[in-house]
Amino acid sequence: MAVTRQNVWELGGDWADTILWYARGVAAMKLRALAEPTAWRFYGGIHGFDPGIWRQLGYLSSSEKLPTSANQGRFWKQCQHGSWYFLPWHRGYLLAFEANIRAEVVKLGGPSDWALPYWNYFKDGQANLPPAFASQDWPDGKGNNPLFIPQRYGPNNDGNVFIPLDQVSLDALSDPDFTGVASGGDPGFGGVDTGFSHGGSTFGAVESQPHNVVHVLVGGSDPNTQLPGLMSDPDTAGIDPIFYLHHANIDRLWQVWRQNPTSDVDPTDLNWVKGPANTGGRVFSMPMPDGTAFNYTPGDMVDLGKLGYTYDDLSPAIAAPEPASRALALGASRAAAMRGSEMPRGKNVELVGANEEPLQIKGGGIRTAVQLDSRVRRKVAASLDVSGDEAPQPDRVYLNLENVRGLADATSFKVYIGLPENAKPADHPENLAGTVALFGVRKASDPEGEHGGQGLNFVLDISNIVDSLHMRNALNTDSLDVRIVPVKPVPDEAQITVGRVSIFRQGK
Ligand SMILES: [Cu+2]
Repeated sequence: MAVTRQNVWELGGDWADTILWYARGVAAMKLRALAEPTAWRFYGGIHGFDPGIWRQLGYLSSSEKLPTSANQGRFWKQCQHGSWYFLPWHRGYLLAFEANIRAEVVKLGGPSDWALPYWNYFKDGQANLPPAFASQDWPDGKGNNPLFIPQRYGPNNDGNVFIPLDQVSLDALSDPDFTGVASGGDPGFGGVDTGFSHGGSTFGAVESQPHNVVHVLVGGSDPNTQLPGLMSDPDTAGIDPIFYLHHANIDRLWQVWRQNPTSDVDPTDLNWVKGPANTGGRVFSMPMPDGTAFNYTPGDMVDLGKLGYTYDDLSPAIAAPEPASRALALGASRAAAMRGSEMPRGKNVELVGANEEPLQIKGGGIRTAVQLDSRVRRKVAASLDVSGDEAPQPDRVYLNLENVRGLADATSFKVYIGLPENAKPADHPENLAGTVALFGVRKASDPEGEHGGQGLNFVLDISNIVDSLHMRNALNTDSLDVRIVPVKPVPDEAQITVGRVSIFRQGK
C-alpha cells in the first residue's frame, strides 16, 4: 500500500490527526531507554552524536547506559553530509524513522497508512514553524507536548521560529546535474563524489540551500550561552521532532528535481548506486520496529513507487526558466538566455582568481578583493559574448568560500560581489551571490575529525552577476570586491575564518 506524505500546513488544523498521531508516536519512542535501537535519542544518535554537547544540553546523563559498541558501530554517526550520498542516505533514514513511528501509531490504534508530513516553508503563509511544534502543551492543554523542545531559537535567537524567505532559495532545482565537481565548479544538485562521508566538506546545491540554511534558521543559538539550538548542529539535529518534517521537504525536492525536464538523471556510477560499501565503507543500516535492520544502497532509494510512498504535491514551487526567446525579449543577455535552457555543464574548471589572505569574520562582516587573472578573465568575457544559435554554452562562474572554520554552527552570511564602494549591501540584491549557513562547521573544524579540521567549502553560482557586470563593462578589472555580511552579528568567540575566497570558471 502506498502512503502519501502531506503538507503539514494543509492537514486541516494545527492538531489534525496526522500530527496528533505523530506526537503520540514520538512520545512512545521517547519512553525507551537510550540504548534501545528504536528509542528517540538512539535515532538522533544515528544522525550524529557528541557526548559533550548532549550532556551540556541535557540529553545525556553521566549515569546513563550508552548503546552497545556493536550497535553504535553499526548505526550511530551515520548521516551523510558534503556528499553525493546526502539525499539517498537521508531518504532511507526517513523511511526507517517513519516505519518506527507508524508501528507505534498502529499499536495505539491509529491508522496503518500514517505517513510523515513535510514542512514546505516556501509556500505562501507557511514559513512559520507549525503551531503543534511551538506549543508546550498537548491540544487538551496538558503539558509535556513531545513535539516541543526548548532549544529551538529561530532566526533572531528569540524563540520565534520561522523561515525568512529572503535567506532561502530553490535555485538548486535548476541545476541540471545530480553530481558535480569537487574542484571549485558546480557541485551539482545532489553533491560531489565522496566515500562514506559523516560530515564532508563540499556541499551539493540542495544541501547548501535550502537544507543547511533552514537548519540554522530553525535552531539558532541560545542568546545567553551561545550554545546551538538542536537543529543547528548535525550532532543534535535528529533529536528535534521538526527535523523529520524539514528533511521530508528536502526529500520531496529531490523528486521535484527528478521530474524537472531539464534535470539529468541520478548517478549510474556503481560507487553511488551501491553506496560506500562498494569500496569497503560502512553499510547504510537502520533499526526497524521488529528488531531487524534495514540495509540499503543509494540505488535502492531512487524510485518512490517501489519504496511505497509519494507526496501530495510535487509541483516545482518556482517558475520554470524563461524560454530563451522570451528571456531575450525581457532584456536578458544572450548568455543568460542560453543558460536558461540549462544544458549539461562543461566540466572544465579553471581558477579565475583568489584573494590573498585568510579572513576572520566578525561583527558586521568584512570585504576582500579577489585578484583576477587577466587571461582567464578575458576567456570568461569572450564566452559571454555569444552570438548565433550554434555558439557554445557560455561559461558558468562560481564563487568559492574555502576552508571555512569556526565554532558556531548557527552562523550564516550573505555574500555580495562587485558592490560599488560605500554601497549598502542590502540596497543591492542584484549583487547578492547567496546566503550560506555553517551547519556542521564545529565538527568540520575539529583537527581530530574526519577531514583533519579542513572546514567547509561553499560554492555559489555567480554566473548571472558576472554576466551583468560584463554587460555594464564592469568586469574589465583586475580585482573583484567580495563582501561577507553576517546575517546576525558574529561574536569573536565564534572564531569564524575563511581560508580563501576564490572564483572559478566552468565551461568548455
Ligand atoms: Cu539535515
